[in-house]
Amino acid sequence: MDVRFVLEYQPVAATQNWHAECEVKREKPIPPKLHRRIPITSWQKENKMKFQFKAVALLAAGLLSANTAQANLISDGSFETPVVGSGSYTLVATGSSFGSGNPWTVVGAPGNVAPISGLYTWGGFGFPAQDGAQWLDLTGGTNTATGVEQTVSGLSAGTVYNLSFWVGNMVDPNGLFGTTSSVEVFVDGVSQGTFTNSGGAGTSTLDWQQFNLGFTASGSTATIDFINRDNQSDYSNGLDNVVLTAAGTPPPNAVPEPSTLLLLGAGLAGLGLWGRKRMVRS
Ligand SMILES: [Ca+2]
Ligand SMILES: [Ca+2]
Repeated sequence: MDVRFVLEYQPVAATQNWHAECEVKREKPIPPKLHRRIPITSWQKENKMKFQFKAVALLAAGLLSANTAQANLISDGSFETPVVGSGSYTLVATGSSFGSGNPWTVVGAPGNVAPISGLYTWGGFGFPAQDGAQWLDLTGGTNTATGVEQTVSGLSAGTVYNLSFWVGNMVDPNGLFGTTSSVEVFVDGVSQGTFTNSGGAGTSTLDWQQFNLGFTASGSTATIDFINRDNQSDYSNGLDNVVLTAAGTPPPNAVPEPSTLLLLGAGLAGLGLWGRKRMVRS
């Protein structure tokens, strides 16, 4: 015999318990004696309001997290413009600017830096970008203490910001590319430290390492510098994927989507249940 069960919601009087509308019954035939109510625990009654509030809070948190995850205050932190030829690079001299939106300016010792294709190879060594198709070689063609600067606006004085960036290193003890890559970072002219990547031994591919630092904004703008600190016999010092965000937002490369979506999903699911219960009651 084909006996099917259906879960059914029916309107109930306002004075009735909000759980009580949910009934399970046989679809056909419908012997009244088989109707039964699902027992409701006192815990569920007490936590009804808590659950509704939590659903709204989760939804708000999910939306907030999704928005702030994208707020990189640096313009073209991935050095994707100007677009250089595939496998090639271009040199930009001290005092000149490049990039899209709010451009980078080449600063420091007279010399140059090189926006470079991730497909560039030399002598059997490969130089893939950490992010996108290009990166920036701070040694350029001069290997001087030259670098790039960008002044970011829209900051809030007293707020802590997180600066994330990746340094690329090639280990080539007997060749042109040295063994380490060091970048000194300045915020408003004050050194925040020198960050060194020594990784990549045993490979002929550029090794990328992420660094993070925090600083408190002193006003609505901040001038950020990245300066080459490799010696002049070292022909490679990579910089890519520079991200500046207000502290407390997810790390730029942590792929926050799954947890964010989970949170958002939980909030939506909660709201859906809440809305359905409200609709049934009215
Ligand atoms: Ca890039
Ligand atoms: Ca180097």
